[in-house]
Amino acid sequence: MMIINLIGLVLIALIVWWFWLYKPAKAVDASADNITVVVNNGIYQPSRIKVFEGKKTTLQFLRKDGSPCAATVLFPAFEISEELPLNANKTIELPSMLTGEYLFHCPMKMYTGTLIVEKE
Ligand SMILES: [Cu+2]
Repeated sequence: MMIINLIGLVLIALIVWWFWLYKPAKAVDASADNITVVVNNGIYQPSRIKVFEGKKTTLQFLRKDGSPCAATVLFPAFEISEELPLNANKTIELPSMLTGEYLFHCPMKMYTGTLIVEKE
């Protein structure tokens, strides 16, 4: 009985942590330096990228995951769909954007990332 109660408490703690305490990783500022997004192990690294409104942005992608789905990255808001070669840098030019958050992801959305566009 004690053990079941303990498991219940741990579950509640996990739920509280996940929904209220967990904060996504800090956004990386793309304007500060030329960043490379590494595609590997199911995540884009970094997955939150900050850019300034009204500026064209260039991102480098480096895919290390051999699965075919990881080979395509989509920026649906800008109708961009690009193939990422394995183990080679791919440059993707983004148009100037309005303030907001825009998702980018692989075709099945296993890999997901966010562009955070802010005023300068
Ligand atoms: Cu995928």
